[in-house]
Amino acid sequence: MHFSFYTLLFFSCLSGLTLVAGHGFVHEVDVGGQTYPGWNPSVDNYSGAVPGVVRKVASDGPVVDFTGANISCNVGGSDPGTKVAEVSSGSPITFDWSYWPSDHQGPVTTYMASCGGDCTTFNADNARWFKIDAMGYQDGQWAANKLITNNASWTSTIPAGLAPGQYLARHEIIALHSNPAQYYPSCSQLKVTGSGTGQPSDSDLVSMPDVYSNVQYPDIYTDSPAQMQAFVVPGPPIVTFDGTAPASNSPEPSLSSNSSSTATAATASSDNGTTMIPQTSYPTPMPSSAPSSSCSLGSRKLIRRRSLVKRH
Ligand SMILES: *[C@@H]1O[C@H](CO)[C@@H](O)[C@H](O)[C@H]1NC(C)=O
Ligand SMILES: *[C@@H]1O[C@H](CO)[C@@H](O)[C@H](O)[C@H]1NC(C)=O
Ligand SMILES: *[C@@H]1O[C@H](CO)[C@@H](O)[C@H](O)[C@H]1NC(C)=O
Ligand SMILES: *[C@@H]1O[C@H](CO)[C@@H](O)[C@H](O)[C@H]1NC(C)=O
Ligand SMILES: *[C@@H]1O[C@H](CO)[C@@H](O)[C@H](O)[C@H]1NC(C)=O
Ligand SMILES: [Cu+2]
Repeated sequence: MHFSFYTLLFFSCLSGLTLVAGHGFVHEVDVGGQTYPGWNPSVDNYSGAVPGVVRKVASDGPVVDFTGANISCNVGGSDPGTKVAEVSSGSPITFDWSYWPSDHQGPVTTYMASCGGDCTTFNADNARWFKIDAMGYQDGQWAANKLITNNASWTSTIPAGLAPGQYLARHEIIALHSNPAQYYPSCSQLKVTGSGTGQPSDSDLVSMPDVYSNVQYPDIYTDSPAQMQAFVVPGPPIVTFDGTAPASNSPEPSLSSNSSSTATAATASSDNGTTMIPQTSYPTPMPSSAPSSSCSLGSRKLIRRRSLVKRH
């Protein structure tokens, strides 16, 4: 099995000009003043390790069957780890990625879900998620690029005022260099402390395969910055429990009041989980702009269709 996995990866990389080190996984989570190791699939799979705070991932690649339960917490991550990380509401949580390739551009999103008690016995398949952080294309770059320039790490904030209890934090990069998009989720088990009483409302909560059905992603190779900026990260708005604005990183529900039609379109489409975006597909990356096609798993010749952003 081990060899066939690498053999497969090797051959999928051969079509590119260069091989890259891989895609990436969350190799450390910093939260509540502690650092917890991530699940390193190429080591921990074979060492007899058991997952602690950070749940398993099958590989450093994307979740291939993203229309099923594996999209929740990656392949192997439905099953619990043995530990929870204690953290007070309103505190940061940093996800350190082992590596992130520069051609894997796209949104970064962090969700949480109540474990309904004990995360160390909680199966993630039926989790209902609320969004705590999201960034698409903003300030001239995709969120993944911001992550790369921040030492391949991303910091989200446990919402201030969130009621104490055990929660999963689900952090994810969505890479748009191939079609379909590639999903790289990672789940960590948290015990949130504090005196908050905030609970997500029904409209804040989504089920994980559902939220990604029928999303039209922008074409990162040919769309204009305005078109990419108009893209609203899928899912509900970011929760707030204490009346303050959502923490950094999020343009939603309203983009910085740039009175262009793209901002208007984005705002208009963010009322619910459905995202109205130009319908595009992805050409095979040009060699000059694509250091690797190791990961162009879904790249294929597609006829590009363009429809206009829906205008209200
Ligand atoms: C790790 O194990 C899982 C299932 O146990 C398997 O699907 C996956 O391919 C393995 N990953 C690696 C990198 O060998
Ligand atoms: C999750 O992924 C694994 C490995 O690809 C696959 O064997 C399994 O059937 C998937 N589970 C679901 C619920 O799709
Ligand atoms: C960058 O990340 C590595 C690995 O997570 C870490 O060891 C290093 O201290 C980080 N550097 C900075 C400047 O944060
Ligand atoms: C509107 O967008 C343009 C181009 O991205 C930018 O230069 C300008 O500063 C923005 N204005 C506001 C008010 O955000
Ligand atoms: C979401 O909003 C869009 C655009 O207004 C609408 O077409 C769609 O039916 C809505 N979906 C849901 C689930 O409310
Ligand atoms: Cu990749």
